[in-house]
Amino acid sequence: MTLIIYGSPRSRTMRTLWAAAELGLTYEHVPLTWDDPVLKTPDFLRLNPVGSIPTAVDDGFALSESMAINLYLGKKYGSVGAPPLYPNSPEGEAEVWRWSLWAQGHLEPWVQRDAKLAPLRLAVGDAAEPLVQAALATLDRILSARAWLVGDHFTIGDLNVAGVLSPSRAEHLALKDYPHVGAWLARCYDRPAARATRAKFGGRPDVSSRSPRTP
Ligand SMILES: N[C@@H](CCC(=O)N[C@@H](CS)C(=O)NCC(=O)O)C(=O)O
Repeated sequence: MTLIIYGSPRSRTMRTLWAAAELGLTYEHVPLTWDDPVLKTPDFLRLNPVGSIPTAVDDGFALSESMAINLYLGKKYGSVGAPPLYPNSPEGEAEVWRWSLWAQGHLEPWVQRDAKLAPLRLAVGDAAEPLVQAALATLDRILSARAWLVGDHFTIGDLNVAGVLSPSRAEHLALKDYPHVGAWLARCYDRPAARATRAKFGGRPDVSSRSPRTP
């Protein structure tokens, strides 16, 4: 198995690096930043038509979109083991999709801190605030009754939603008003794979690959 993960750890790529660590995968890491011109070259666009990070190539299969990459890696490499990171039943699998899609559709747009989207954030201003609060309140209500989002253990669904609520984003949110979300996030980020990934990449300056290898 040969896995290449493209993307700076200071981006949505962190959630894929975390997933790879949870799954015990070895990979080559190419830390392209979001504004690296390589992302828009024909060679890279053949891997990812959008020209964004993260992008992954697994045994020659190229995939983009952080949630899709994590679900793919989880299903391919994480449906065995006890407990499995990726649920075995269609129902468990669907719940993992549900939470991942919800987080990307209904939470990420309002909590993102992308430099590229700063004008959008400014334009939206306070109008996004009720949407953030509604999403956090939903999550808090769910997590008041259960430790994890799907089943009775940590799954790729928790990872995907916790990835959207990364520490650098969460510090801008009033999580004290949502204690169950706060406690669940602490459980997620306290996992050995999360700690190891953040220790490996977290404190590093953002290494932009200005003369990167081509994909
Ligand atoms: N929905 C995508 C968003 C990817 C995305 O926007 N990534 C940013 C960096 S975190 C990026 O590459 N921006 C550059 C661009 O879109 O041109 C995902 O979850 O992977």
